[in-house]
Amino acid sequence: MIYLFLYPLHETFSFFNIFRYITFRTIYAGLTAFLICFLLGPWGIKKLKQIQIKQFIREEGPQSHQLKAGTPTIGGLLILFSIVTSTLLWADLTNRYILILIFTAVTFGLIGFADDYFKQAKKKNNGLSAKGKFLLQTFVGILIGILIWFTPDFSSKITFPFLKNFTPDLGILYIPFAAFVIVGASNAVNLTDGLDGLAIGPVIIIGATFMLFSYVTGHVNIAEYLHINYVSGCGEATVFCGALAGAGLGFLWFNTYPAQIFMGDTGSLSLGALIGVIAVITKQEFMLVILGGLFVVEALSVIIQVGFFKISKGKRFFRMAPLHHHFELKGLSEPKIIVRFWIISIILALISISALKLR
Ligand code: 57M
Repeated sequence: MIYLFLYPLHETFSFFNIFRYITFRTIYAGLTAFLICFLLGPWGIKKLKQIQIKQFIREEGPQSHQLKAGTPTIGGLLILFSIVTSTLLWADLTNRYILILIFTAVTFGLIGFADDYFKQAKKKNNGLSAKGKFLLQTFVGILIGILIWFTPDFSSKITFPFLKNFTPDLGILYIPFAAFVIVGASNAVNLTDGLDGLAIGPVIIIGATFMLFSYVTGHVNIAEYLHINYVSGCGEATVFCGALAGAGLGFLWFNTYPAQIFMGDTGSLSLGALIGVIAVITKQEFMLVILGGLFVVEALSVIIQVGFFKISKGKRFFRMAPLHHHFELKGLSEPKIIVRFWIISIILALISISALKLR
């Protein structure tokens, strides 16, 4: 709103010209989202405790997790409120990508909330059926793919890191491909969110990296210099990425070990889907495999574990999947696993940024 109401006044008050700059609005979108999360956090935690919205721990998990029973959850509501409020304040709301990102946050947040709600109603750690959740995610993912498909001058070509000239055109198949990226990212973040701060840390790192990617992708001269796709209007998504990273930092203040609150599927499904949508908007779908490599490895560990279990008729490849539980059962402390996963995420982000130039 600030952009829409104050920038036009810059003819009268020259100071308001500053609201034209995406960089300025991104910084303040991040700071605003952080502050909303940071200031509302204690109240939110107290409220969730009062209304008994607490985590139920699965019996088959590491025994150490039993101590976490009762931790307030569905903190994703706080994250999404911070992201959407800050975006409404600082972004250009006539930008189609901003509207698609807000739509993604709300729809996947609702799917996650439904799952969290049924977990609370059943007082067990299983909410929606896996099939039901997946079908809902796929339906919304295809809807978002169609919305992106119909944006003006959209390109259905896909690009690959380090390969400058290989840009196959998927045509109408881009819609299911985009849905695959969005739903895959959503579930990968969901699986990873199994230790304090383990998911939100990489989300912050990826959100900050996508600030850079969306800015250069929406800047015709820089995109040309880097030989990457120029996507008109994509630069505004930088403001949303700023809000995403800022809200993530605000939530991490309370989700860091020992966590005072969990994000719930409300947070993990929506944050993962948002990362997928931003990768699609910035035409960095396969770059996400590197940038979000931690989430990819965590999801792969589950696929390998379940597949190996079936093939070997009962043997386990890992001590437990996802991968973070394997290290827990090997005796590594939770904080050590978490911080090392964050370090790996930062290294993957640096490699991804370098890939913009190495083509
Ligand atoms: C998402 N949810 C956490 C919290 C968070 C197929 C199978 C691999 C599926 C998978 C599964 O059910 N994953 C669900 C992971 C849960 O966290 C809640 O869920 C939200 C995210 N969706 O926001 O509300 C538990 O994670 C811990 N946690 C923290 N700190 C945090 O900041 O400590 C979460 C956030 C919380 C808390 O203990 O209760 C989860 O793990 O369920 N299933 C699994 O991951 C299970 N693995 C498993 O069954 N492996 C098998 C086969 C099937 C692969 C095997 O290896 O043999 C693990 N689930 C649990 N404990 N709860 C096993 C260990």
